[in-house]
Amino acid sequence: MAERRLVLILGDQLSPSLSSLKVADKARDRILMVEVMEEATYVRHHKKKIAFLFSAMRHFADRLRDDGWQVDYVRLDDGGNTGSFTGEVERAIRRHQPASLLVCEPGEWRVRAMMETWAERFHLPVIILDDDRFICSRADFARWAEGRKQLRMEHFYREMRQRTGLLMDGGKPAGGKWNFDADNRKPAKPDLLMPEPLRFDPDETTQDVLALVADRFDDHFGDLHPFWFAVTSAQAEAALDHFIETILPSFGDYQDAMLRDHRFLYHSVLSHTINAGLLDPLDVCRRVEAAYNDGQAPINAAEGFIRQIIGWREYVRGIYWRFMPGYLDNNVFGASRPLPDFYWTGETDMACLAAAITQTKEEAYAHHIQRLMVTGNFAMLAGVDPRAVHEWYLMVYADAYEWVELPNTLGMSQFADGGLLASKPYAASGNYINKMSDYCGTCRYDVKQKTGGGACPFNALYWDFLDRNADVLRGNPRLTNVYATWDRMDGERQAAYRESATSFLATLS
Ligand code: FAD
Ligand code: DLZ
Ligand code: SF4
Repeated sequence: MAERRLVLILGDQLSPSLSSLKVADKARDRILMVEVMEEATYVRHHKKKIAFLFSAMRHFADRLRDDGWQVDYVRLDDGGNTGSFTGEVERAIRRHQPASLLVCEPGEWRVRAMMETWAERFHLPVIILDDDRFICSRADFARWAEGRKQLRMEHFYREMRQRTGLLMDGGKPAGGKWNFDADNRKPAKPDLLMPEPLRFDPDETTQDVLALVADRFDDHFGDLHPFWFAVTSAQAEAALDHFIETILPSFGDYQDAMLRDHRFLYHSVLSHTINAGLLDPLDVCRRVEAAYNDGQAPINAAEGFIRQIIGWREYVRGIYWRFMPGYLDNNVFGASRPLPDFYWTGETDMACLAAAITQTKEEAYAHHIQRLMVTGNFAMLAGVDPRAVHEWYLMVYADAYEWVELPNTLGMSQFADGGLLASKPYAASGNYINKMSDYCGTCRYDVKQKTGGGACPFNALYWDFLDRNADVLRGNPRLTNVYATWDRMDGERQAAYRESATSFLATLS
C-alpha cells in the first residue's frame, strides 16, 4: 500500500483544482492548513487582508471536509501553534507520520526558499509541484525571455492570446487590433450612473475571524469594518457575475478615471479573490470573452480586461521569478527618502493623495491608476526609497503578494529597475491627475500654478525629478521631447522649479 502524504495548502492556494489536490488521495493523505503569525507579520498586513484570508481559509477547509478530505486545520490561537510554516509542518509531521510532503509551489520567493530547507530538516521527500493556475509556467516564461533584449509585456501578451485562443478570430485578433487601450482613457463625470461591487454580510465564520483580528492585530494599518469581501468561491462567482452583467461594459472606457466619491468606478474589485484562488483567472477571462461574443460588452472592455489578466498578471509573475531575489534591491535612482508619514494616515493637503490613501485605509483597495499615478507617482517624484514603497504596497492591499506587487511597484511605478519592465517612468505633473479625476477642484493647491507655495506640488516635483535623474533618463528615446522642453526653459524658470521642489520636499521630513 502506498504511504501517506502530508499536503500543505497555503492561504493563497484556495482552489479545488490545485495541482497538489489533483494528485493527492482523499482516503490516504492528510491536508494541512495553518494560520501563522509569521505570515501575518513578515510585513504588517492591513487588518482587512488578514481577516479576508483567514475567513477564506476556514471556509475552504470546510469545503474540503465536505468533499471528503481529511483536513488538519491549525487556528492562530490553537495551543502549541509555533507561529511559522516550518514549525507547523514539523508538528504536523509528528502528528501524522507521513512518508512525504506534497505542496503546490508558493507565490513568494521567501516561502520557496523556506520550503527548500525542509527535506533535509525533516528527513523526508518534499515534492513541490508547479502552480498550474497560472497560464504561463515559470519554465515557459524563461523560454520566452531567453535571448530577448527587451521583455515587453505587449509581445508576451500577444503570445498568450494565441496560446489561449482568447479573443482570436482564426489567427487574427478579434476586432482587428491586439490592443484597444487608445479607447480606454476617458475621464469620468461625477454624475455618471455608478454601479457598486457586490457586498456580502459576514457569516459566523467571518465574525469569529473579525473578532480574532480585532484582538490580535489592532495595531496594524487599516480599518477592519465594514467588512464585505467575498470569502468563498460561490460568493466570488456571484461577484464576478455581477461585474460582467453591470460593470464590464464600461470597464474599458473609464479604466484610467478617478472620482472622489466613487472609489471603485468600473473596476472589478476581484484581484484579492483571484490571487487567493477563489476564482480561476483563465475561467474569468473565458466568461468575459463570452460576454463579448454575446454582444454584452464591447471589444475595448473585453480586450482591456483580458489583457490585465493574461497579459499583465502573468507577465509580472514571470518577471518576479526570473529576477528574484536580486530584483528586490533595484534602486536605479539611488532614492533614499523615508516614506512620508501621511502614507499611514491620509492626512495631507494634497487632495489626490488624501483620497487614495484614505480609501486604501478603509477598503484595503485602490484601483490601478490611483496606485500608479497618485501614490506611486508621488513617491517616485519625491525620491522615496523604493524598498519602503514596496513594503507599503505589500502591506496595505488585500490583493498584495510579493510576486505581483513587487514588479508592479518597483518596476512599473518606481522605475527602480531602470526600465526592465516599463519603457519609461510613469511620471506625471498635476495636469494628468486633473485631466483624469475630480480631485483638484477641492484641493488647497492650484493645479494650474507651476511654482511657489500655492502651486500643485506635482508640478515642480515632476521637473525636479527629471533634472535630478538626468544621468539615468536623458538617453531614453521616449523622453527626448520632455528633456527638449526642459532645455528650452530659461535658467530662472528652471531654478524656480528646483526651489519649489526643494522647499516642498523639506516639509516632508
Ligand atoms: P481591474 O481593474 O478590474 O482589473 C482586472 C484584473 O486584472 C485584476 O483583478 C487583476 O487580477 C488583473 N490586473 C490588473 N492590472 C494588473 C497588473 N498591473 N498586474 C497584475 N494583475 C493585474 N495587483 C495585485 O493583484 N496585487 C498587488 O499587490 C498589486 N500591487 C500593485 C502595486 C502598484 C504600485 C501598481 C501600480 C499596481 C498593482 N497591482 C497589483 C495591479 C492593479 O493595480 C490591481 O490588480 C488592480 O487595481 C486590482 O483591482 P481590480 O480587481 O478592481 O482590477
Ligand atoms: C498573507 C497570508 C497571511 C496573512 N496569513 C497566512 C496564514 O496564516 N497561513 C497561510 O497559509 N498563508 C497566509 N498568508 C498567505 C501567505 O503569505 C502566502 O501563501 C505566501 O506568501 C506564499 O505566496
Ligand atoms: Fe493632487 Fe495637485 Fe490636484 Fe492637489 S492640485 S489634487 S496635489 S494633482
